[in-house]
Amino acid sequence: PLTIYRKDYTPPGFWVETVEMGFDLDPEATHVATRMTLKRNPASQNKSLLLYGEALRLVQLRMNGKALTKRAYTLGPGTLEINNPPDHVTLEIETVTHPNLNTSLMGLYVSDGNFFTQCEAEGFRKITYFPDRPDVMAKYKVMLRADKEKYPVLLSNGNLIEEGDLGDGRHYAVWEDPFKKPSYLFALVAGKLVCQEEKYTLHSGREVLLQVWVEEGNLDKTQHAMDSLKRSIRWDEERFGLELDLDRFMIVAVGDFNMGAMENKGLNIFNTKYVLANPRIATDTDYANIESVVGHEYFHNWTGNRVTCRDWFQLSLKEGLTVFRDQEFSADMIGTDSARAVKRIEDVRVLRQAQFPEDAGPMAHPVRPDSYVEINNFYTVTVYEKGAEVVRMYQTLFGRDGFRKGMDLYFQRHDGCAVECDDFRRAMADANGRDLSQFELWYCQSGTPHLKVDTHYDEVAKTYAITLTQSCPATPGQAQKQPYHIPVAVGLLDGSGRDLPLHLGGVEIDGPAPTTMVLELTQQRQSFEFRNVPVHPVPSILRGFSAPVVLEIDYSDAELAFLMAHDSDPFNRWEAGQRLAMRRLLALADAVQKDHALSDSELQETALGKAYHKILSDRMLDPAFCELALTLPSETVVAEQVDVVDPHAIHAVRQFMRRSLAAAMRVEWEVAYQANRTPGSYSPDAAAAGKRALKNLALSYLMELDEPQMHLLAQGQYDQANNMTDRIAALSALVNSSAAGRDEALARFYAEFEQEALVIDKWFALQAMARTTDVAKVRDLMAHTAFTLKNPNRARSLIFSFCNGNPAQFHAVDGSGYEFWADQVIALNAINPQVAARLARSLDRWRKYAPALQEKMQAALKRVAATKSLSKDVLEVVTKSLA
Ligand code: HT7
Ligand code: ZN
Repeated sequence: PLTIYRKDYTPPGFWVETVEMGFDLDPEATHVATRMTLKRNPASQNKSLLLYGEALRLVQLRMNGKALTKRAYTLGPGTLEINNPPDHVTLEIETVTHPNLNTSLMGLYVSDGNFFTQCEAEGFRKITYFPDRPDVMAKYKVMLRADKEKYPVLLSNGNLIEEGDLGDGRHYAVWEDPFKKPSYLFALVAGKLVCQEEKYTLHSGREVLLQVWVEEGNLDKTQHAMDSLKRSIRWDEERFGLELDLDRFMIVAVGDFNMGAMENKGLNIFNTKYVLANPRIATDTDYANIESVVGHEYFHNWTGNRVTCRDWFQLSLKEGLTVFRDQEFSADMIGTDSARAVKRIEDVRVLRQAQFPEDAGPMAHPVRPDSYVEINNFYTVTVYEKGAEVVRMYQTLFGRDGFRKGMDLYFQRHDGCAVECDDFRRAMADANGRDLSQFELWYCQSGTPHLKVDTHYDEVAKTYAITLTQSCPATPGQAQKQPYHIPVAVGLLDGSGRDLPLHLGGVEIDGPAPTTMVLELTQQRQSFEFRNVPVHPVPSILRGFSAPVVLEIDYSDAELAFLMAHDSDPFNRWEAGQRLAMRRLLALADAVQKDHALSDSELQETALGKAYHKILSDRMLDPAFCELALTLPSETVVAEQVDVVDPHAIHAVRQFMRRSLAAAMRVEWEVAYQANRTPGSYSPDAAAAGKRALKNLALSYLMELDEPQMHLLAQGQYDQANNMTDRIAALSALVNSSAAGRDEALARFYAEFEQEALVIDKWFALQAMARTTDVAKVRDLMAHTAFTLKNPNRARSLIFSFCNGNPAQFHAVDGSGYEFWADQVIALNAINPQVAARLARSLDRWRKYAPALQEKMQAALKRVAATKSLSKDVLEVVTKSLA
């Protein structure tokens, strides 16, 4: 398949000014009549007019009022090229699509009898022939016509300007979007839907209409999304001075959706998972995710829609920035410093769990990729999460005020335009009077930089030197790396754990000396000298995770325990605990591989045992922080630390450590369990959610003891739970134990929630990740009446959860997990290439495994690669994996 390169970008031959569309909606065959006016782009060398189209039947093509003869245009695979058109063109195109056959969920499709669209990145070309590229922005007016009874609600972008009856059982609605937009932001929805709506007054006094549309029966699950939307609107006004520019803002929930949500102008379309919530069906995590995804899509209205991407290589321009904005929004909504830190830890956990492995694997790519085969494969954790870290570093360097100045300048310069990542960097640099040319490396180099720290204390001179050395491993296509510009936030602790005031050589500071300073590493190796350091300090480096790097520093166990107990930076307190735990996990894994017996008799005496004990017994600590601090690094994160992965050894030692910690701190876990109950009615607020998280962690540790008394505890929690967080935690604990009632609990859960698709997803996911679930069990579950591969949420809940969330079983030594994986990638490829390609990523890291497993993984990859009619989505992933 064709590789597209960033360096080959050329401006479009024609600009589109206006687009008028008429849809005759019919699931079997929808007719789309499009009239657009275009004008030649004098800056372009492209003489012809190039339109893209896929899976369309072309019925009519007229230019400037006349039907075009077959000689006047060339219909290629995926393109329609009009030869030598005049400078001003009015094109009229009639196409037919088949929404009910569209299982790719891109373009126009049907979900539960209703019509939806998904146009990002290149779905609009499945609706009509069009210059479907993000730098072509136009104004749209859309008429929807459909059967009135089957599709009473007709929605599109912008404002409803007319609606009425067509007299034949059909009706129509006309929508006009006052803003120019790229085609990927087009949307329509038609069907039987109901909405919760509210009028909302902006800071400016203007009143807007907010709507959350769902299927009938789900109106009791929309309040949290509506509240999240209102909070998002307020936050963007207050933090960035950005106002909603429309009179009406709609969110629509759909059960069949490839991703989380989509920021179509004024008509956001959401996966039901990120809209529907009430205490009965949604967990604390669901509530938090809904708030952040609602925020994310809303924030795109400025960062993505008003200022969009010139081409898809610039995807992180909108995605990295908008993830950063949604992270800040969620942190601000929680409020307290400690809760902000919890949010930061959670975000970094995602980065390490998913992005670091991506950056170290065969699909590694820069935040701004240089090439792609299928753009849908580049909606990645690198573009999103690492992109957000890159944006965060501007704020770390310039402070909130400096960052805001950069944002203001960005909008001042580029509102209404399609721009590049470089334009954002330039706005930040110019607004803050800084040269950020070296910073471009964060956008164009792939791989996770390593940052080595060496220190020296001069007792006589009372100076403390920190020497930072950076390196970045080779990644596909990039053997050599240049040094990055890395902001490194540091603090120094004295012997009693207090922050020392910092005096950095050569830096004059007005007012009291700070206790955290940002060192700017720009060379491969650089030393920073602190003066007036009265005692040999313990350094706290990379506070708040100030850059997306791997920190290499030689702490002793005692220093880590000290930092875990005292660091004023909560992120580094957590980090110290993770390092301690990792150290022990790796030592145990080494012992397992050498066939040594594992012993936990001295755990209480180790730095780790003491530190965990201290955290759990500290009643002043935020429960949400405790929960994070007492959760061991995941098996995936441990796997990234070793040269040759033995998933069975990693699983065994992590389990062993959990059992040891359960036994060693049994009383403390019991106390924590009781102390963090949240009686009374459910609230998803951060404080209550934090308590539930710690209580449920305590339960999961206690269940490691596998005693009847603990089984009763879990059973009791299951029976009495008034919310899904507690119920699913109890069910998960039971399913992972030998409790007699576990199958019955699963059956009861299913019976109670059979009608709630999102809860049945949880039911499948929980079983997919259960310790005893092997391939055979997953195949059994696939035969369940509630299972279908066609629904992405359902496929993810069972298949992805097993392949990505149950490493010990997935990596069965007989290779059955890999055969299962290949079967499902091939099956999904025929239904939904995007979802198939995501699953194809599960074997990315195959070269890191022991040879016997590697061989079997390679065979499975080859089997997929050799499959006939493979989509370019899957082909790109497996080809790069095998390269
Ligand atoms: N911008 C949205 C991306 C998206 C998407 C991309 C490809 C295929 C389906 C999709 N659904 C949504 C989501 C976001 O980042 O907000
Ligand atoms: Zn986004």
